[in-house]
Amino acid sequence: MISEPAKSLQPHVADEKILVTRPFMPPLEEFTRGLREIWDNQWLTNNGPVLQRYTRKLTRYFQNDNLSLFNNGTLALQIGLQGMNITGEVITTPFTFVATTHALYWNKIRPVFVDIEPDYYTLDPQKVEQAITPWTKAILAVHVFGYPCKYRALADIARRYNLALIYDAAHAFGVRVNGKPIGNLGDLSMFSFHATKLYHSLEGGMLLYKDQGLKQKFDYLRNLGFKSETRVDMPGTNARMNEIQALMGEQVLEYLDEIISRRKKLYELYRQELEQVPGIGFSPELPGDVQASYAYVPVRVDEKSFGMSRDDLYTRLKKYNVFTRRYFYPLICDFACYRHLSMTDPLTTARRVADQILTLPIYDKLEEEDVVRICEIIKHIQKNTDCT
Ligand code: T4K
Repeated sequence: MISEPAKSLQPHVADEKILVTRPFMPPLEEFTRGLREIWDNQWLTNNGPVLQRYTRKLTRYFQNDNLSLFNNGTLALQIGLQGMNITGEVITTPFTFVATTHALYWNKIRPVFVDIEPDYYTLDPQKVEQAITPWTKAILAVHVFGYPCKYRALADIARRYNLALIYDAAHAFGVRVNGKPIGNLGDLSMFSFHATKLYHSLEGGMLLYKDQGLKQKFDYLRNLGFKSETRVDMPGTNARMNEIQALMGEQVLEYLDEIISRRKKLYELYRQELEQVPGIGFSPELPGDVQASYAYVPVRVDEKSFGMSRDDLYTRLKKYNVFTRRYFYPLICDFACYRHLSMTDPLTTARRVADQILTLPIYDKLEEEDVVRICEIIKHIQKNTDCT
């Protein structure tokens, strides 16, 4: 994808844009065979046979029957909160994709933002405990970048204060904790199967939960609340996963291990190439009980020691056709629609991280030589901070 250097030491601009991610595509012939089945069925959505088969496969993968599929992660989380009757205040992180907070908004829940911890950018349990009020009903934590939250401390707080513990696990498909898929922590976990995720179903979302009684409720809520042809008891929405989404999800699942091991290689190469670069920081190695999925390559750019701000590096990389992303900047509380919320926590760490974070390209088709070249470009930019 990247042409050879000509004669200068200047690293070459990539021939094609290198984007932060590209979706995994199963072999077209396999997908076409699956489409043939859908054509023959003449069944396209509304709990079709492919969705039912796919649900059974995921149930086996997660070893959990309490699993429901949706057309995207945002609506899955929205319905999860609605189905659990969460009201009042929910303590959550400002360092996430805006969908996490929007799901609260659509349930008329007040988000209470507290700070994150500096290593893995997940909710700081101490800050969570300090923010609890008589109106607090739940904690909504995010396994951001697939880094597991401090789940033991959060579970302890939830138990002591009788709060629901909900995880946005949008980034965490494929992550294992103590050998088990991460979705079984807390009362409920939401996964996103969006095309930009390492595991996807074109678009899609999933809930895993403890309370078996929620299953039927989620089935109704994702289908506009219909209990029968003539009965609607709850104001649900249309959050149904269709058959083509289910087919993609089913086929990509077959390649999950391959996708993760490919990403592991690329992630480790980034780390090897960049770890010694002053001002580029990685999160520490994950604890021994965690098996990572390498969903993202987040690094922190320290302006002082790197010699340039994160934003300048981000802009300069584009000139080399390397398109990184600033996930997650700005913080959610700084978006116009949430700026009015009063906050007691100064969010010191979250603000620093949001100003420094840069996620580097990673996807299965990215070549090792691309990673090496991206790292060379970063080193080159650092040595030439005064050039435009
Ligand atoms: N909670 C968290 C923590 C989340 O991160 C998300 C979603 C959600 C909840 C909600 O789940 P969903 O409702 O989305 O299922 C992307 C995704 O759209 C979004 O799903 C994801 N988080 C977020 C982190 O990233 P953008 O605005 O950055 O997407 P976009 O279109 O700029 O794409 C990113 C890169 O991927 C581009 O460089 C192009 C490339 N791309 C994208 C698509 C869609 C492709 O190569 N092919 C494609 O088909 O939000």
